[in-house]
Amino acid sequence: MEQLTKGEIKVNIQTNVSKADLRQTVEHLAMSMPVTDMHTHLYAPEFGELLLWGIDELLTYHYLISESIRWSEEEYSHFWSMTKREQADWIWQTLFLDHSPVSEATSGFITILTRLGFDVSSRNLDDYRQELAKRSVNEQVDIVMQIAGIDKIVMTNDPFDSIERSVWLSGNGKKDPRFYAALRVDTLLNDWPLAVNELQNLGYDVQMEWSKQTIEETRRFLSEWIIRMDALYLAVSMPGDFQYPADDHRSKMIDEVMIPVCQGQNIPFALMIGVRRKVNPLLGLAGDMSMRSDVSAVEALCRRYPDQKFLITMLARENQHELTVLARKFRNLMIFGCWWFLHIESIVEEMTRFRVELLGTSMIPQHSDCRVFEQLIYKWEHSRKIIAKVLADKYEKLHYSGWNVTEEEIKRDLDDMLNQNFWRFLGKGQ
Ligand code: FIX
Ligand code: ZN
Repeated sequence: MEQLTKGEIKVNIQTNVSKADLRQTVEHLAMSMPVTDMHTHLYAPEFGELLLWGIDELLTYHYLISESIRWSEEEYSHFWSMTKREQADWIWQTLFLDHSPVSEATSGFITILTRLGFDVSSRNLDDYRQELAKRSVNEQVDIVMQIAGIDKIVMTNDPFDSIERSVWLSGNGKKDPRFYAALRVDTLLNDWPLAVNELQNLGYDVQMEWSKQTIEETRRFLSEWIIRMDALYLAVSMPGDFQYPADDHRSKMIDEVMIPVCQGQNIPFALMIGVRRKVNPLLGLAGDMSMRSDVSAVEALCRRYPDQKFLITMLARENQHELTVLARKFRNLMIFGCWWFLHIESIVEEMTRFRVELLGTSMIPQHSDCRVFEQLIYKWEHSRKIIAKVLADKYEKLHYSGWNVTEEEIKRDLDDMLNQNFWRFLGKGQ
């Protein structure tokens, strides 16, 4: 790196990015740098039918189901009585042909088709289907990860799911080094009677009553599965009325099982807070809603357990600013992603902007929450553009003050946001 010495001040002349190139450089790097997607519902190919991909899965994504059924006057049961292909055809007709695909999820499908090289002007769904039918799942996984620029994917893994469990027990769960596990603990926290049943079936000696034996056995279950999966963190989705501390099952489970296990295994605990499940049960997965939450529950956790790391995202827009301020107070709190209904361009921009203004680059701006493999393409392309725009605005402002960022510094900042903040928080900095 060439340097000029002007008195005492060393000026790096080689990699300073001129104002004219700044925006372009930031955009180019943001669009192309490899990403760690730290929360998805995707699976490695070894998980067989659990890995969803292709046109029909994309069109029957639950985001598109709720958007399309708004246009229908049929009974909800009519939609569910159709085959997947019929549902996909109907959603295509309703959201793409009868109306314009301007929503985030519909425009995302168009982004996917375009990046896969399809002629979207033909509007011929069967052509797209036929093209994809020529590919194997392994080929498609490679192609999509390459187009989306994703090199590490964290799955959502539930040992109570019998299909998934058998993959882990057969030793195939850890074969693909691009995929990492996160152990989901929703049932333990949110449906204890069901969890007791599942744990007993798996041979753990637990009872409904909260006893020393039950605590020890639940800890044993979690520790064994963390090790089996090599899980990077424990994760749960919580309803908006989650309170902590409280005189309830969740607080006992957190204090006496989750935290001791996380500390024993040296992994973070991820809480995704603010879901109201099944506000319209007739919509299935598409029937969940968002709900304002109490940020002070996170505050209490971070204060009580300063040595425990918490990965936190919240679903209500109203909670975002307060949560970001809280992250300034606790270094054991890492905020992540624009979750679910917040994963729309206007809100991603708003959240990314004030997160950068309050925290600099010390947060994880996005995760994809993909359920269908090709969604990686649109979810990341749309978000990368926004991250680039927000950062470029900030660098430009610095430039006017005479502080010129170098290309290496831009790369470092983006790498922190897209990769390193996550891995370092885990104590696995790369
Ligand atoms: O709880 C979660 O991890 C949520 O992300 C999902 O349950 C939700 O259905 C989803 O797909 C959101 O994007
Ligand atoms: Zn999720």
